[in-house]
Parts: sequence; C-alpha cells; structure tokens
Amino acid sequence: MADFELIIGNKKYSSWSMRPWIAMKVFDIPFVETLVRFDHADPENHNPHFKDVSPARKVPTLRQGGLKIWDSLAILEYLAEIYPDRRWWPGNRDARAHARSISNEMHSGFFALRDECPMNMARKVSAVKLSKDAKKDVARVEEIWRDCLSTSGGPFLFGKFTIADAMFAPVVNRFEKYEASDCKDAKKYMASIKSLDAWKDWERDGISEPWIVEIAEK
Ligand SMILES: N[C@@H](CCC(=O)N[C@@H](CS)C(=O)NCC(=O)O)C(=O)O
Repeated sequence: MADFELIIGNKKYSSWSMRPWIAMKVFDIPFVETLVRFDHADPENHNPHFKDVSPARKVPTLRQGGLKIWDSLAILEYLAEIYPDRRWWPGNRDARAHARSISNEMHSGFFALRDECPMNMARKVSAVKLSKDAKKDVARVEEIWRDCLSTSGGPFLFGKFTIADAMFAPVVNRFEKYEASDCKDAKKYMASIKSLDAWKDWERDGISEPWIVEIAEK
C-alpha cells in the first residue's frame, strides 16, 4: 500500500509534523509529502491554508484516498494497524503500555518547554533562561528517558526505534538548540536520534528553508 500523502508544516518549525514523518521514514513506508507553509497573518483563525487540510486546521494530516487522519498520534496508530509486521510499539505488553503512557504524556503535556523552546532546526545554539515550569518539563523528560534507557539498554527508548522515539524526537532539537539539558544519558540518547538518516534528512531540509516564522524565533 503506497498511496499515502503526508501533509506537513515547515520542517524548520513543525514539531508535530516531524513525528509521523520521521517514523514513516524509519519504518520505510512510502508516501508523498506535501508541505503547506505556516502563515500567521490571522492567528485568531489559524492558518488559512490549513482550512482544507484538516478539520482541526492543523498539520500533520495523513491522506489515503478519501480518508483523512489528523493528529500525529492518530496517524501513527493508524499506520501501526496498516503495517502490523513492523515493530511500531515494543513487543512486550508491559513495555508497550509504558511506551503508550509516555507517548501520550508527551502528546498532552510539556507546554512550558514547547512554548519557551520552540523547535527550530536552524536556530543557533544558545541557552535561554527557562521558567520554573519549563525546568520541570526538562527534568521530567530526562527522567522518562533515563528510566526507559536503563531498562532497555538503548540505543532507543525501548531498544529499537518505536513510536515513543518519534514522539520525543523534537525534544532532541529543543534540548540541543537551547542548551536545556546537561544530562549525560539525555545527550547519549540525543546522539542516537541524530544518527538516524531520517533525522538528518529532515534537519537538512529544515535548515535550507528560507521562510522565517517570527513567533517561533526565540
Ligand atoms: N495535537 C496535534 C497538534 C498539531 C499542531 O498543533 N500542529 C501545529 C504545527 S506543529 C499547527 O498546525 N499549527 C497551526 C495553527 O495552530 O494554526 C497533533 O498531534 O498533530
């Protein structure tokens, strides 16, 4: 089955788009990519160009024929159903429950970290002063990663790459570009993510984009 279209935002900034994109590359799922640029001219009404993309007016969206699936985690769960032969989640049930817990924790939280350190593939590395809440987010991510890696032995959270790694991949950029973490285990995990061809391709494309979105430049 190869009739997928993944609609994404700017690779420089769109952390939610990166999640299914990177997983689809790692799991070798063929797809056509359509980039719809961010446009913040009318922030009240979302990006006018996203109107036809998804009912939520957000990216990413996966299209397959007449079917539209929006939201990063819904896309990943759908792909896991379509390609059950790939190891999208850990094989062990307890580990799978753990992977789903942390993926959903990422999906529904870490607002301070996201707000204060927006993903930006082209940002010059330099530290910013983080709020108390953002520091708590950083500490919690470090704890999640340490916990998973000490059990699995790495190099990814559950040994091999899974959806959980895709969900945390944008944090690797945030930690790096804003010098947000000094944790040795985190740095080791970040190096594993950054060694993926899929990461390198996304990063290269993001860096070469000419468009600047002011509100994401911090
Ligand atoms: N929960 C959604 C979040 C999607 C989201 O917020 N996407 C951002 C881009 S990274 C977006 O489309 N923002 C446009 C807007 O809010 O106008 C997901 O997991 O896909």
